[in-house]
Amino acid sequence: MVRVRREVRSLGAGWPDTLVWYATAVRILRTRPFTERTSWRFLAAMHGWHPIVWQQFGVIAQNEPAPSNSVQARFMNQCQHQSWYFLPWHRGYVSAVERILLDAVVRAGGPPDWALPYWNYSDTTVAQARQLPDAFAAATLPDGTANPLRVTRRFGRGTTPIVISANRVTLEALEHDDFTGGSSDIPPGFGGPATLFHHGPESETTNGGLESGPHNGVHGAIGGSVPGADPNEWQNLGLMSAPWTAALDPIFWLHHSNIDRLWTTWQRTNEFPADPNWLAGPADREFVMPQVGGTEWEYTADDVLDTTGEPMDYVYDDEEGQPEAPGGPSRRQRRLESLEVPLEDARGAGGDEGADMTAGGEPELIGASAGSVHIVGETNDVIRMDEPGTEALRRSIDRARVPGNESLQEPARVFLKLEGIRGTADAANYDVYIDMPPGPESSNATGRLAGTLSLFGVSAASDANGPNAGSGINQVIEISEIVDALHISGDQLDALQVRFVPDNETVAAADFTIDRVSVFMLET
Ligand SMILES: [Cu+2]
Repeated sequence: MVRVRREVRSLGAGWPDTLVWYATAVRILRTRPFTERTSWRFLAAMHGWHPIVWQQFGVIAQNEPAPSNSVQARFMNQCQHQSWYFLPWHRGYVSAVERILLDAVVRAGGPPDWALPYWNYSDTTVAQARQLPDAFAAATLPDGTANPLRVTRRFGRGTTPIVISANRVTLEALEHDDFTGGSSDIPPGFGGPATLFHHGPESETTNGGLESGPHNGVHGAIGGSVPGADPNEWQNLGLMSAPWTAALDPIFWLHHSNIDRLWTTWQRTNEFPADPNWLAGPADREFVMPQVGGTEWEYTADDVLDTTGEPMDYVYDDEEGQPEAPGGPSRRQRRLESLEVPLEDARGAGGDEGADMTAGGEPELIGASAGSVHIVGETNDVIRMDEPGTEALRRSIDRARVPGNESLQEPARVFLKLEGIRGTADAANYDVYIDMPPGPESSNATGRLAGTLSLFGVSAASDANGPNAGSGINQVIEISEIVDALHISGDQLDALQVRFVPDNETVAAADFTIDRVSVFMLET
């Protein structure tokens, strides 16, 4: 029997049966001891855990028995981030936990076709799609007992109800053609860079496309940090704000169900990576989950490509009748259409076809910040652009603007790369703008919004004693359309101003550094 994961709001307002059963199962799993593999806390620890943080937050008692070292080494701290395993690992993880929840639902008298719902916060056709569903904030269940779906360490943007900023839930990630990141992670790819088992950013450290957004930003937008308190102190973070506590919040599972659904959406119109290292990987440590009855489930990326059939056995309610990814014309189509305007000055354009082409597929560094950038509150950084590089970029854009350009060659793509992001304010979300005119309410602001910088996971990635020796996280944001618009408006592109704008007053006190802010060009 294939079970159907449905959108949480489509189940009805208040307490639809599916959420009552979810709450019932969460309560049952919470009563199990930490050492039991089907307990809420053991399952959350497979994503990540930190004994000091968990004790401080009251998740475990100081002398409470923990699983043995060998069990910890096999099962715990598995979550894959900044990696092409981000999506397959989380798919297996969410599915394994869903089946353990299902077992609790059925034992409590619930339906055998129960499935985790998903939360589609990106749906612009539904009112309040970005608001945390009511059942997760309610004090009690319909029977008057305490609501296990509500957690106190969920601070969002400091207001109630929690509403995610629209900038965090854009679906531009679905426009990535490639699953795997390119050279220097330009482009970052839909799924992320090729890595081995990658719990901490041991080597490559760049967020993949879907991980950048909506995934990372939604974590901080829900978890947040205590309003008015120091967002750089881990004691103030919400559960969803950091990987070592995120899976303790019941909303985590609806968020990741949605991220998984977006992968199935992408799969419909794009190809899987055929790379055997991805399909059969990782080679250095297994992905393994406990199952009902005490067995273990080991899986590879290849094992989770098809979600129907044993053991996962689920589909999404939107899987039929939606062959196209949502969002209208592709980025490439939009660019070519926006560029089809007569050149006022056609000097040189068209006459030197291919003259400045770089070798196919290799990104070229064409600008960088003078040094590391310290960010606290709204911060500007100026990127000096390299003259030969920007000349090649201007010509590339002009070539595509020649009227009647039959080949419709896309101009070079341009990427902003934020390297070595380090700090401790995991909940912080920033909007990143390019050459935004003065004033936050500027009418041009929307067109100059490059994307989101989210610090989800930054504490662990900045830990000098951690597996990554504190190298931080990288974020790559495509800025092709902004650069097109700047060039068309007469900007010489000799400098770009990057503006970082905090999501709210609490995260405005986040204090972090970026080793280098740079611009890369990629001829297509
Ligand atoms: Cu996550």
